[in-house]
Amino acid sequence: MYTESIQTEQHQRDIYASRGGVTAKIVPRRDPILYCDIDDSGVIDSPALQSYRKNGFLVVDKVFTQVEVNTFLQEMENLAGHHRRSGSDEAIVEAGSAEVRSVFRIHETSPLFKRVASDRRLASIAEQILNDRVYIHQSRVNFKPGFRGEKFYWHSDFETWHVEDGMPRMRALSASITLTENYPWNGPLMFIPGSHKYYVVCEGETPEENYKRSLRRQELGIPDDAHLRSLYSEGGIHTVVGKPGSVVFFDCNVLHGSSGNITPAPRSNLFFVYNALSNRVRSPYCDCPPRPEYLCSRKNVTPI
Ligand code: 6CS
Ligand code: FE
Repeated sequence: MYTESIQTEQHQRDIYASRGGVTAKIVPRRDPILYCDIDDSGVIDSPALQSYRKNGFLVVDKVFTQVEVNTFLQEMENLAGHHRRSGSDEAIVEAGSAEVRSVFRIHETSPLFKRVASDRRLASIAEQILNDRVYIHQSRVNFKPGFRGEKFYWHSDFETWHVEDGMPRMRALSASITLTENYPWNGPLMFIPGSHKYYVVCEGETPEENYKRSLRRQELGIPDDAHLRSLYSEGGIHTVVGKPGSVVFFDCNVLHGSSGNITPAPRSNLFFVYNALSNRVRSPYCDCPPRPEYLCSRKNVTPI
C-alpha cells in the first residue's frame, strides 16, 4: 500500500512535482538552460548559444544532405512496414486511422539510425550545451502522414519525462531532423519561445500505462488554457518551417506542439533525445511502474 509516510526521499524533495494532488501553476525553472560557457570554443558559436538560451530552441540548416535524407526516408518506410506487419509496441498508430503516427527506439532497431544518433553533427552539440557525456533517452520518427496526421497538443517533454520516467533535472535536449518539407500548413513544429524558463505544473492523476493513450493523444501533463495563454502572450509562437536536412535542437522543457495535417504533404521528422549522463533517470515521480525501455532508456544507458 503506497502511503504518504513511505514516500521516498526522492519524491519528498521533488522540486518539479506535477500531477497527483498538486494545483496547476507556473513556477520558475530551477536549472540552467546552458551548462556550458558562452564562448566560441564549441561547435555552436556565442550568438547561437545566446539564441538557444533565450528561446529554448535553435534551428541549424543543411546539417544533412538530401542524399542522406533520402536514405533516412527509405529507412523510415522500412521501419513502418516492419512494425506494421509485426504489430510491435514501438509503433504507435494514429487515434483516428490506421496510419502509423510514431515508431520509437529507432536508435536500437535500425543500424542506420543508430549511427545517426551518435553522429558528431548532433552529439557534439548536445555534449556542448549539456556539458556532459550524453546518452539517448528516447528516439522516434514522427510520421505526421498526409491527410490524416493528427496533432501533438502543447506540452513540455520534461514534464512527462520527469513524472513518468523519473528524469531528475532539466539537462536534456531533443534534436529533430526534418525529413520532408515543413510548410506553414502541414503541421510543422511550433514553439512558445521563452517558455522553457518556467515549469508548468499540471493537475491530474497519472493512470497506469498512461503512455498507451498519451502517445496517440496527450490529455494529461499538458498546460491549462490560462497558463498557456500567459506564456503565449509573453513569447508568442514560432513555427519551424525548415528544409529537409535541417535540425531543430530544443530544450527538454520548452513548450511545443504541432497541428494536424490534412494536406497531401507528410511532415516527417526524426527525433533523438540526448540526456546528460549525470541526469540519468531514477524511479518515476508518479506512482506508476516505469515506462517500457522503448520509451525511456533505463537498462541500456550507453554514453555516446
Ligand atoms: O511521452 C513521451 O515521451 C513523448 N510525448 C511527446 C508528446 N513528446 C515527447 C515524447 O515523444
Ligand atoms: Fe514532445
